[in-house]
Amino acid sequence: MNNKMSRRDTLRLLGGAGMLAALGGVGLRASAAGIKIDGASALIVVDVQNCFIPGGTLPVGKGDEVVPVINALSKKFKNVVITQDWHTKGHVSFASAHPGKKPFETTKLPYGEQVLWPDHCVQGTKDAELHKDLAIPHAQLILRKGFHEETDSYSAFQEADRKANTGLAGYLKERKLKTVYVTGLATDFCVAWTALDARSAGFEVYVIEDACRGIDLNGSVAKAWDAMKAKGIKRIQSSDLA
Ligand code: VGL
Ligand code: ZN
Repeated sequence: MNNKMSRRDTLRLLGGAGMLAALGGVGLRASAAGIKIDGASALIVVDVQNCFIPGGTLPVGKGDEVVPVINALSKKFKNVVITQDWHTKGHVSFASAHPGKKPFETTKLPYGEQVLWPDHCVQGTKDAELHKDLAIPHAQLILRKGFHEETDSYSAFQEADRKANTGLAGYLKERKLKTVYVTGLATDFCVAWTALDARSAGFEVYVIEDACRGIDLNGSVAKAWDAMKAKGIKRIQSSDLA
């Protein structure tokens, strides 16, 4: 009888603790406010290039505002990967390569629907250079993508044909990196696709919202956040990092 009572008491206690956690959400908030970056984490800085900054060929509104945020964030990370959108002249993602098409219209390509963009981030041009104020001297890898003339690549992991890989998953895995924090431009295209593919490749993924800005074509920013949430990608602010 005594035994039975004490077991029931234990159960009641456990139930109470679970209830408290569920009600207060205190534990959740406390952990979100102090996320510690460990040695198995990498910061991914997506496409902070002149082309995506006001004054560039495919400007993202307030794109320049991410630069100081990312510079400050980078100091918390031992491991940093920077990406560059790096297109050939006449790239298939350019509206100018499709007679009769205008930027921001779409077309059907062998691998699916493709948004057509103004000519941007052409290899070797000033427009394709990283923003001059991006200051991350300890970044270890600069990865270029979108260099196949007939295939776009929003994602830093896999090209738009969903076949060709960039090698980034292998690089991160060989370096025993397990968690990635994605930042940069643009939230609804290269950031979201990079985050989603990172998740598919088995990484734990955070997207740092105030270190990103979006293009937003027909609600694409909200759609991107929904898609990322559905895959278990965590949406955080830079102030959530310890
Ligand atoms: C991007 C559109 C075309 C991006 C790149 O970096 O988000 N968007 N190319
Ligand atoms: Zn591009």
